Amino acid sequence: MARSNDEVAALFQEYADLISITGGDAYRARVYEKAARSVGGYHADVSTLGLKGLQEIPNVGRSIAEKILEYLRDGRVSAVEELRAKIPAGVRRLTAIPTLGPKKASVLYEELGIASVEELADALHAERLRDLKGFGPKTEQNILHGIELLKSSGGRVLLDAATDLAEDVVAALSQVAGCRRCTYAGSLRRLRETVGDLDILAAGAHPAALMRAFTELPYVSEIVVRGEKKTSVRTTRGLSVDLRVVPLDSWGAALQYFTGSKAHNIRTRERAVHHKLKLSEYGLFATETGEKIVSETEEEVYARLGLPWIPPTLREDRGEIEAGLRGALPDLVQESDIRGDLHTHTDLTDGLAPLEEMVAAAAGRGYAYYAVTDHGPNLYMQRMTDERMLAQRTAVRHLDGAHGKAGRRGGMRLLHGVELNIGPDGEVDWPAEFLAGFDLCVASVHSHFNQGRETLTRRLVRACENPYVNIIGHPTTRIIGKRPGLDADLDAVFAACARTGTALEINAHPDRLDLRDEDILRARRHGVRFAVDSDAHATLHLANLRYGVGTAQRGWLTKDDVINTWPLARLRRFLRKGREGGPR
Ligand code: DGT
Ligand code: CA
Ligand code: CA
Ligand code: ZN
Repeated sequence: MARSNDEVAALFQEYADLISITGGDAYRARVYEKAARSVGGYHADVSTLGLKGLQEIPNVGRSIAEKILEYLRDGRVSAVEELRAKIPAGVRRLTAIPTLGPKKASVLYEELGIASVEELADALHAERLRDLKGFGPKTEQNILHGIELLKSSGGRVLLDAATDLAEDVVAALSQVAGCRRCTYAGSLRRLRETVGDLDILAAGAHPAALMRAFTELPYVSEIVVRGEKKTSVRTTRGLSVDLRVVPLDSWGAALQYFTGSKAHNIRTRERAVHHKLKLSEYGLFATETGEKIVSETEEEVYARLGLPWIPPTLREDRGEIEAGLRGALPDLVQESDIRGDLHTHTDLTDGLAPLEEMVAAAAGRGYAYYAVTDHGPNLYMQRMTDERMLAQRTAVRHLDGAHGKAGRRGGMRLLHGVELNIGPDGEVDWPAEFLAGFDLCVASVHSHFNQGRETLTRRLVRACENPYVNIIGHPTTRIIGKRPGLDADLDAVFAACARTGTALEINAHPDRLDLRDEDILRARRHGVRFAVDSDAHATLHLANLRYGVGTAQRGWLTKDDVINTWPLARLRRFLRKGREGGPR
């Protein structure tokens, strides 16, 4: 595993480059360059250090130390993200190559007009980089290696970016005169955690008009294939998009086919053969006569195969066909089943919005209850103190029931909680007496990611055994595409959760989606309960919950498995865990 120091050093070097490219203060750029070198060469692993320890690294002051902690916690630094967003789209596309920083990327963009990875690969082969200052043979090798890396990662994008683009495309095409149906299929419809490309389907009276409107969308940067039935484009938003225009009377078959997954489709085609039928994107046909049977809706297609309609989030060939045949498909949890969010932040720690705004936004979502869980004092903020926490509790009690209309007091009920830090030995921020005052405690790992497997396992199990810890937050701490999950014996952790009445979080932030679908499937077999939470640090993040619910569905979870679909009284009984006195 790469040392966190190297990741941080690379990030600060990039930040320094971004500052100079965007015309920022040259002095500031140098400060980050120096910090990058110091962190890279420092003897101790930064992920084991707190704010104080970090500031002992030469050239690292408080604000740099805070950025390091932000990176370790979130896998990103908002100041860096802001600058990244400011550079031209062409340069940004080039910096998707892991070995190409923004400085060299902007030289390529400005000197040679190279604005995509493909153009860069062509230029390399044509040896057009040779004459550029600062681009020796070693740089060429590096870039080639980076392009390979990028290709092997498949250039997949996160669920939120894919959803935003798909919704924009579908909205635009739905406006086209004569459009009868338009939707997205593929991995996005299955809510996979990352998406390779978008697959849009449309049906309408004027296919050519749909195709034309598609190629004229403002974010389309290149048309790769232009045809009557299928057009493929690249976009400036990091994703390619396929549009297929299909006849209305084969809509169901097309939607079923292009939703996939491939593995699921292979199984459905086998079912068809079994019934002496042939299934394709054009419909379901009788093998002998070639006569078209049905294909207007997915329901009809599945019904003819002897199956109930299978929700897209289950279509991965993980037993859904067998379960469907037995009539044993799970009744999947839906976003509308969620009664409240149990992991959220305010500006008392690292959130952006004050308590009032977060609560008002949550009430606007129609929640029956809502938990405020700012960070405990052991995280670098240490702006947190007992007094501040208790003052927040008073404010929370004051707002309890004041917003919305779902709760018993006529309004949304508030729970005062905390996100504790699971320390290196599994200990948490406060002693039992203080923890007893919270309505619920989330506990998460935010440091020391690289301990050995046994230590990490023991650490998580010990957190579960704490009678005040109700939910393990983002249990593996992975950041998709950036940080691998903790190397712990997850089955041992899942067993401990089930035994102690500790829920596992399904963190809905699209960078995390932690637990992931496959781990949820395993945990479920241990009898664990789950909490689908936004971990919102701003009002807009509350809406990320949909991605968490999608992930829960991909883990086959029902409403009963998810504690924040339960009525408040049942939830409160669960939250009392094995504490003294037991359930009241
Ligand atoms: P992605 O784009 O990598 O995130 O994943 P998908 O699942 O969206 O895959 P994609 O875009 O290659 O194809 C969309 C769907 O079309 C796929 O889920 C199933 C169907 N499909 C595509 N090619 C084949 C194929 O060769 N055989 C079968 N059975 N289905 C296919
Ligand atoms: Ca796709
Ligand atoms: Ca595709
Ligand atoms: Zn957290």
